[in-house]
Amino acid sequence: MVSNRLPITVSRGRSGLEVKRSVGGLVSALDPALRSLGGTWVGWPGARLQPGESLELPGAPFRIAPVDMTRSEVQRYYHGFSNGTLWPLFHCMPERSRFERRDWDAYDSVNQRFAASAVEAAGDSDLIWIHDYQLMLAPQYVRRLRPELRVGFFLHIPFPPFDVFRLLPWAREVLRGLLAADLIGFHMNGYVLNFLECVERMLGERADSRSGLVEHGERTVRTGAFPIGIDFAQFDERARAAPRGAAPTQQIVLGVDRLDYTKGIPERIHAFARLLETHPEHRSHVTLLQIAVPSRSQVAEYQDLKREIDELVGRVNGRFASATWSPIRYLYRSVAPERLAALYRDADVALVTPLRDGMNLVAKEYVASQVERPGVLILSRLAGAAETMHEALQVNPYNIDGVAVQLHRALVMDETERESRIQALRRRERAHDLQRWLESFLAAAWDARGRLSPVTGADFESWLGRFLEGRRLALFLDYDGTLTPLRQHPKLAKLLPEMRAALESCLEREDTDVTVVSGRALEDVRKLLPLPGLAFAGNHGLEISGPGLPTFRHEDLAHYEGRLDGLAEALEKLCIPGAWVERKSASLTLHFREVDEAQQESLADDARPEIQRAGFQARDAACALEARPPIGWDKGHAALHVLRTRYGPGWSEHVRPIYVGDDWTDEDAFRALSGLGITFRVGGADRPTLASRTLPNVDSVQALLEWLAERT
Ligand code: ADQ
Repeated sequence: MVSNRLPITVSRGRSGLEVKRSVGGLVSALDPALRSLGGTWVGWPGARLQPGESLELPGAPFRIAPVDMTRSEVQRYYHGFSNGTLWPLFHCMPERSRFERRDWDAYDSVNQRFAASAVEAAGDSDLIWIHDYQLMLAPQYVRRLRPELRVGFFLHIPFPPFDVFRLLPWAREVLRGLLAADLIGFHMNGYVLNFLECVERMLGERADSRSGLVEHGERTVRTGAFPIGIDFAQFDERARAAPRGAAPTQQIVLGVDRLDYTKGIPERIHAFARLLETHPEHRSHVTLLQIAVPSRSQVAEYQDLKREIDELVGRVNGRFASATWSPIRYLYRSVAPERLAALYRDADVALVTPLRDGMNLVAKEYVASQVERPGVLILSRLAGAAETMHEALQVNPYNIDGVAVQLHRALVMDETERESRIQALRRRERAHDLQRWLESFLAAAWDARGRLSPVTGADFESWLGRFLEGRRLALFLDYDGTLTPLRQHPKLAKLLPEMRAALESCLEREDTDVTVVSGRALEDVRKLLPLPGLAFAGNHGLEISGPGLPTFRHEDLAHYEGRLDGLAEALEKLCIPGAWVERKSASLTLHFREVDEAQQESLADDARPEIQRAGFQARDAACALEARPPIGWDKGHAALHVLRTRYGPGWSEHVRPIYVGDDWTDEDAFRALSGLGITFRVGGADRPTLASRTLPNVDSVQALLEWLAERT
């Protein structure tokens, strides 16, 4: 289990390490979970440990693996990016979010450290279960370190709609970080749909909202809704056992929250004041008991909120209090579980009105504690819990009048109705408790090998149908890795008959022109694809020729061709077994796919200075290093050159370009054509891409060509 916080928080006092129980929804849920499962809990203890100090939780059947953080990391990763950027953004309060590069960098490196600790603690067949918004990049780092491990991720807060999520400058990186998991769980289906929409629109990956499956490179990732529950039996028992005081003289309206602006505490106090205004008969008979546990108190916004609530409580009390009655009792502290149980049990109304909440456990804890006179739950519609807790009185927390109306209704509700509502709520929470949540998530995580069915014509129709309607298609295709699978040696990369047939059918169409854009020499690709009507851009676009195109050779090409012999000789001297040099007309490639993996990097490191010395540019490619003339001309320039030469400067009016490629060098074309056409990146999800969409493999490229050939 990996989460930012451990179930205990330590601080360094005068007498050494002081250990306290952590408070909050995540710990409330995970502590009992890990007690029933055993394992290791990886997390940040809240203070730095000295060498030799270790953390143990007496009697707990799990180990603790503390992750260390410097003060500046706590500031940037935790207060900064997690709580200053992601928390407000994911709760749909973007105006409160700060976007700072340095916070993001710290978030990235701390996530890497959590992943390393998790991997160190995990056995070969363990599941690593990562929790919450502070650790959304950790799945990716775990996957890089131990690709074979099963990884689950659960988000405890809402996943925002696309329109809000896209405001995050690192939105794509976050999605890719999460998609390294096998299973990604959310509280509600609405959050799953938001996530899938973001994956589709921002990564161009195929996501199926019915099955919740996402095609992420060659892997299929499962997503789903796993609404969290509470340890119902424990709350029920505690409520029965909790101490009883004198008979109440007041009706109690209870609020219990971490002190957080998402919880809507000021709005709640306003609503309570509105009740006293509009229904004076409740004065002297009702008390709002608001308990707020201090949270993130070093952050300025939380300090401001505390001040705002202090003042508001003072104002309302000043306005309505009498000699014997104060309308609001406000406790700013954490409360022990036994005391909380008594407060829940005895409250007439629970007023749970967050402005936005992933789930909200307080609503569930209140219901489980109703073991005597049934009380009434008032619940914000903007809490995830509202999706299932239909029998609560649901409110819009921003609508102060509306909340006051429901408060009045709750306070005067007769026992039969209260009883009916609470019984229905209790039944559901008892059945959907924490154990059930755990079991359903774990079962899905172990079983996460679902597969999305292969891409079909209907997919291409929805992505490309309107785009191509009535226009000429200029299709650009890379060769290696796109039309043929990558092979150990370029000579082995032969076109399969089905792919050849699909390509020929495209070429037969009157309204379609096809150009193959390759890093190979032009003559080399032409020999591999001797198809009439096909145009070629070889040498990463430095040479272009084909029907309807005047032959193009970049003017600096001859100069670099002359220097190539010397460079080829120098690189051949460096070659170790498995490495070899491929000569093209003005560039060359040092291949090392067959070199022992441990030696690949040092070979590339030795080759780079040689390439630069000869006046060429060194570029990384798939298991290869390319030496290219520093001409500032790439596959992107080549594609635009073909479009302009073939169709004239106003080409975009009647021609639609589609570009398909798998290589790093195709990224230049994806960039050049962004907004002008639709681009596809083929292959694994191992690196980010600028392409508009992704296709998992060469088979799906064939499906694309077949659809393009048949389209009406
Ligand atoms: P939180 O935002 O922390 O959790 P919530 O689900 O309400 O919100 O959990 C709060 C927990 O803290 C409860 O277990 C409650 O009993 C406890 N608590 C609150 N005030 C307390 C006090 N004064 N003294 C003692 N205990 C107190 C996040 C998400 C939620 C999601 C949970 C679990 O924001 O939406 O429900 O994780 O996934």
